[in-house]
Amino acid sequence: MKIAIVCYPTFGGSGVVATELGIALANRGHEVHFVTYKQPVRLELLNNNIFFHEVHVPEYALFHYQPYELALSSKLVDTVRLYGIDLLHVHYAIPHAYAGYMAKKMLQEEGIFIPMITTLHGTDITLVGKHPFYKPAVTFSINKSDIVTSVSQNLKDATLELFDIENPIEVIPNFIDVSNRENNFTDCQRSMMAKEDERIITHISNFRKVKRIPDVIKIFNKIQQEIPAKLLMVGEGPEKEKAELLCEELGIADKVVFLGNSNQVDKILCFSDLFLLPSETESFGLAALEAMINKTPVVSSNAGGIPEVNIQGVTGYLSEVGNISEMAENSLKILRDSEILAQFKENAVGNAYKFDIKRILPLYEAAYERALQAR
Ligand code: GMT
Repeated sequence: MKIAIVCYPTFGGSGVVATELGIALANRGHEVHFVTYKQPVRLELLNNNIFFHEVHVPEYALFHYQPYELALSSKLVDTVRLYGIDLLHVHYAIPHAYAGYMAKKMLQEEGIFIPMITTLHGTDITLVGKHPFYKPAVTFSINKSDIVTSVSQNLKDATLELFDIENPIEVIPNFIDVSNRENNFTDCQRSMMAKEDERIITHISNFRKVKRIPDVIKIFNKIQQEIPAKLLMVGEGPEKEKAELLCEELGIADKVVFLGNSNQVDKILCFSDLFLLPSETESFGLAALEAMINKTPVVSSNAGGIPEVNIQGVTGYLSEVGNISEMAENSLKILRDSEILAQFKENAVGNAYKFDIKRILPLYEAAYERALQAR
């Protein structure tokens, strides 16, 4: 198949899911065309089956907001015409499903019928999409998609609750490539980051409000009062400066390392003992899954789809959003005893195997087949 993937080219989240999916599809022999405003962060272009088409939005002084949707739908039309694309797969409804639908309608005018699959990722529904300013357009573009998928059962339920959806929504969970994982551990440079007796706790995100960054710091503060520990903060975003100040205020700045954005999360997670994810809401929590495949248990909130990934008392622990004391106690339950920690690490990696890309990829391929047949 020739598939055009529309996504955000960012670190983490939906951009990573779309990129890893595209790479896996290309390795299966499909021709994959990424259409977005920048080369996706994890995209390896040295593959005969992978193409990247950059969407340019020329600045024009009249526009207070530059019309990205217009440029994207035009680029999609050109890409479909030029490369004979069979279907569009758009990740994150806003504004991708809207632009995809416009492209589809333009192509229909010239007798080209192209199905569109929309994958809902989370904030496109729970935070941004439900806002009254966007809701009618988001509802419309979901209903106009030929196939709609969501990355967790919880996100599907939230979508049906918040919008008037006429289409069935298929749950296709996020995934991870479990192959060649042991190599990562042979080259694991723990001593670079912490002393022998220190536990390493990690948080990775885009440092937005929804991630509850102050909770991460406060949980860590309680942990380090009990046992020697280091906190690695990976990512960039609007809450980062406040987090740095909070560390100063609490007198723990020397124990917290802000690493910025990283393309090497596996290298960081391989020496991590615990991953913290106290988010306000989280449709899936891909970062938690990435932690688990790297043998890192997770202490998280029980928000959104996280319980579909992190299993209470097995791969880690879950608490009500904002229950910092319980999250700290649970962290200590895992970290204090090396044997218990080893057990949680094994459980975490075992659970991550359920999300092996080899199991998930056929679900997307089947959805594509259905969309093509219904054309
Ligand atoms: O919040 C993020 O980390 C980014 C955001 C995105 O859209 O890129 O992530 C959402 O999609 C991810 C991939 O499907 C999910 O794993 C995240 O849970 C989800 N974020 C939220 O729901 C807040």
